[in-house]
Amino acid sequence: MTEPEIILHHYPRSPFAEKIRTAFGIKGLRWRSVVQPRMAPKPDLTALTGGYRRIPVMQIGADIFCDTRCILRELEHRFPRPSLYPAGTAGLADLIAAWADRDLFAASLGLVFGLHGDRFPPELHADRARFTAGRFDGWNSAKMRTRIFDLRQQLALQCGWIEQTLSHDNGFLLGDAPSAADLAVYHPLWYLQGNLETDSGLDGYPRMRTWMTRMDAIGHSTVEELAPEDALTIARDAAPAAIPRQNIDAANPWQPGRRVTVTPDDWGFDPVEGEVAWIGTDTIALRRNDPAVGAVTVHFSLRGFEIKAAAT
Ligand SMILES: N[C@@H](CCC(=O)N[C@@H](CS)C(=O)NCC(=O)O)C(=O)O
Repeated sequence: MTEPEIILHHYPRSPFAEKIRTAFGIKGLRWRSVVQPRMAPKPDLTALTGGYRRIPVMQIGADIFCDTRCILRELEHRFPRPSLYPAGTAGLADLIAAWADRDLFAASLGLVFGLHGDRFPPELHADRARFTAGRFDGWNSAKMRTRIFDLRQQLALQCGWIEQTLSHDNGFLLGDAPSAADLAVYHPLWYLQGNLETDSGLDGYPRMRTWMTRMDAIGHSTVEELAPEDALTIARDAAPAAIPRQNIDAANPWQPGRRVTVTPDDWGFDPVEGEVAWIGTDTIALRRNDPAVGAVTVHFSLRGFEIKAAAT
C-alpha cells in the first residue's frame, strides 16, 4: 500500500509553518503545499478542522493535525529517522520549545509590528486584533510602537541565552544534530530577520547567526503545490485512520464518545466541536462529520488547548 501524502496547509511568511517546513527538511520528506489565506475567513481550511484557523495544519488523508506540537509528534511517529529528539534531547527539547513558541515568538512578533506595523494593511491589523482578543495592544500600531525599547530588551535577554547555549560549538542547540528545540527557537528569529534584516538586532550574537545559517541550509526537502479544493477531495475520498483500542483512566472526564470542544488557550480562540475518538497523555483526537469533507479525525496537542464539555 502506498503511504498517504503529507499535505501542509500554510502560507510562506508564517513562522510556525517554517518550523514544520524545516522539520520536513530534517527528515527528508516529500510533501504537498496548500497555500491558505493569512486572514480569516479560510473556508477550505475550516472545512477540514471544524473551525481552527491557525497555520500550519497538516493533513494526511482524512486525518487533520492542528498545532506544530501535534504535527511534530505525528511526523516523529510515522518517520522516526532521523529523530527530532537525538540522544539525550527528549524532555529538554520540549521544555525549550515551550518557552520559544510563546515568549520568544511573542517578543519577535511584537517588535516586527512595533517597528513596521504601518507596512501591514489595516485589514490584517483588524483580523489579528480579533484573533488575539485584545492581546498585543489590540494590534494598534501607535500602542505597539511605545513598546519597542522593552521588546528589544526582552529579545536581547533571550538571544543572550541562545548565544550561551551555543557556546559548546557543537553545531545545534542540544548537540551535533538538529532537534525539536532548534526548530522552535529558529522560527521566531527567522521571522524577525526576514522582516527587519539589519534592524533585527541579531547581529550582536555571532554563534546564533552562524547557527541560523546552518538551520536555513536544512531547507524544506521536496515539495509540490496542491490546490485547496484538491486537498478537500483527498479528505472526502479517504477514511480516517483506525483508532487503536485504549484503556482510559475512569477518572478522565474526556472518555471516547463524549462530545467536547477543544480551544487554543493563547490566541485564536475558535472552538472545534466533535466526539472524542482518542485521548493520550499528549494528544486528543476528535471525530467530526463535515458536509464538505465527510468523516474526519482532527488531532490536537493537549498542551496549549482547553477541553470543555460541548453545550449540546
Ligand atoms: N501554537 C500554534 C501557533 C500557531 C499560530 O499562531 N500561527 C499563526 C501563524 S504563524 C497564525 O495562525 N496566525 C493567524 C492566521 O494565520 O490566521 C502552533 O504551534 O501551531
